[in-house]
Amino acid sequence: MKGLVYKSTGSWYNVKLESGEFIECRTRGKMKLAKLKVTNPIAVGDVVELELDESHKGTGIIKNITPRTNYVMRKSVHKAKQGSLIAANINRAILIATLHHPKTSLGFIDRFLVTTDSFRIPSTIVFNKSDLLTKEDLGAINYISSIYEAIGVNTLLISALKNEGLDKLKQLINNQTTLISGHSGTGKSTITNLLIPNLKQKVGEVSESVKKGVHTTTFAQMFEVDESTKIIDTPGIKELGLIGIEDAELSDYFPEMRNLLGECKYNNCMHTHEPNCAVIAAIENEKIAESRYLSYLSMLENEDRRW
Ligand SMILES: Nc1nc2c(ncn2[C@@H]2O[C@H](COP(=O)(O)OP(=O)(O)OP(=O)(O)O)[C@@H](O)[C@H]2O)c(=O)[nH]1
Ligand SMILES: [Mg+2]
Ligand SMILES: [Zn+2]
Repeated sequence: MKGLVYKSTGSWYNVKLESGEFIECRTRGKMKLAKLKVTNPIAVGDVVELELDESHKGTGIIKNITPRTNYVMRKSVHKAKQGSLIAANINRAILIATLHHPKTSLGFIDRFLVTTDSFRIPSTIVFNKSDLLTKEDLGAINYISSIYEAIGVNTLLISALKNEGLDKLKQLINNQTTLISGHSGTGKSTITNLLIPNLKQKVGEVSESVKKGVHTTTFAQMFEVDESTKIIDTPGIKELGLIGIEDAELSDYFPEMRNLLGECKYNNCMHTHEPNCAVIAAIENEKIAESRYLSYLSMLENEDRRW
């Protein structure tokens, strides 16, 4: 039997069978797994092969994971040189960002985009909590948006609280499987609740003292807007560490640098100090945003990124 993983708690997986029925599954023994060094072998969005567990009626045993078209992975918080899968087989990744309460940094946005761009997953930045923004804040959001629009990442400004701007978001996710990610407290579950009829997931607060979310959602879960439209709500991410990306491939995951491929003097150019570097020239000509380049340099410096 085949099924699609809707929820993973680490030990149990909620799987939807081709019949439409949901079944709780476990893994047992060794599976033929992809050679990915991850703390969680199965992600929400995985298509799995399973058998019924005769000894525990109504449950199943996952035997195999079918090859993924893509996945989103971060560095494990607990284990060195290991990744944690966030979701698999998605059509779009949405980063819910907020200017404050909590603050999403450009570095965080850029690491997220490198992660999704490594599989060329179309990505969108949704700035939520527009109701909290001052005029100056709106100017800042416009400026940040222009940086990302220029590299083909679309941006939206919404207020989940006021239910403003949700129409465009609904259009964007229609007939897709969409991952929703971001820091804790940015409003991922509030937005998911608005998109799914009758869904009443728990939403948390944003602490007044530290202006951070309280990690209300603890497991990733997929929900259906309709038969062909699915969204995956995920737990908030504190730090998004890259993993499994070699130095030489990093600039390939920056679309604006990838565009200049072959234009540097040296074909192994790392775009840091080399003469006649097309990337450095593009920064000087303001064709590449400085903040993006600074993010690139900081990722390059962080050696934890390698396996
Ligand atoms: N002012 C304002 N508050 C919002 C908005 N959207 C969500 N919130 C509030 O932000 C807080 C956090 O919302 P959640 O939906 O729980 O955030 P989350 O991203 O799911 O957080 P985790 O599950 O911890 O990752 C709640 O108090 C929401 O009511 C918005 O558009 N404006
Ligand atoms: Mg949540
Ligand atoms: Zn270069």
